[in-house]
Amino acid sequence: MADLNLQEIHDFMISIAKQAGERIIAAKPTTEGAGSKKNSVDLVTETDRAVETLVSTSLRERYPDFSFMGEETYKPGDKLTAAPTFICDPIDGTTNFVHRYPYVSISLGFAVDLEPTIGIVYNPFTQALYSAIKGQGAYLNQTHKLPLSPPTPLDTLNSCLVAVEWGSDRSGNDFKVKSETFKRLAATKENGGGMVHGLRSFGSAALNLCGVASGGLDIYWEAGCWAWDVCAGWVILTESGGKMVDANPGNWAPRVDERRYFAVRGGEAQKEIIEEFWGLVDGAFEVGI
Ligand code: LIP
Repeated sequence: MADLNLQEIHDFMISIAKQAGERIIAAKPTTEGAGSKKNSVDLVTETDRAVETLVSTSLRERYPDFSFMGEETYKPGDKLTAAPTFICDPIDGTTNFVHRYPYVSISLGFAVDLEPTIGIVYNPFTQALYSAIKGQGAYLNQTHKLPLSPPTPLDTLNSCLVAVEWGSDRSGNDFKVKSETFKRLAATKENGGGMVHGLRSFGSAALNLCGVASGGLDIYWEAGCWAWDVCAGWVILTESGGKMVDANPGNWAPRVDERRYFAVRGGEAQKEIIEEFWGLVDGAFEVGI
């Protein structure tokens, strides 16, 4: 990694994310001519594809030796390698985009040796730009260091605001693990629950991770999403003091393409909260195993 100019790559990624943002804002959020993928809630639009083409073309022109992995061109069996790789979700929050709900982002990550190394997450509707380079801190709009303000102490799970997502798998073991765990997180202590302050869903994994990095959310827990949903947000999270572990109990060091993610913001009781949360997970996810 020594010979990579991470700052220059980061700056170029930001300029691409902004161009992508303009394309997203200008687009008509229709699924016409695109539609759904695995099922009727796994949406894709022409804009997802057009933005990915814009991003991959620009990145390949500038960095022809680096690899590229994108949501819309991924083929089953494609594997992330140790090579320097751009990992992109052109529109993270496609369902929001289709519904004109303004929690949409381009998630553009860069991994080296499978390690998330640069992260850019840009919501063109709110113009919030989150960015980070490994070892150099995380920022909002390149000026405000994350977390944004000293958040309240991270004490116990029952003082946490927790982001979760249903995702697009609506049956089977993993749907059951999510539904049952959501109930447990909300239930009272007397009933064996976590009695968390609340559950939230932004509808974009990248924005959930940036929410934890900013300090407004304490936790984000999800299984089923992909490296392109989390690579960028992962760097922003860890550079803000947060930690990423496995959504299934016990694995403290998941891979970026593990497909099970559990992010906790920085704070003294981080480890204890992770363990307490794992104690409430009802079953184990099969995705990524
Ligand atoms: C979506 C996410 C969302 C998650 C979905 C999906 P898309 O990405 O970020 O939070 O729950 O499974 O991966 O499809 O909008 O790019």
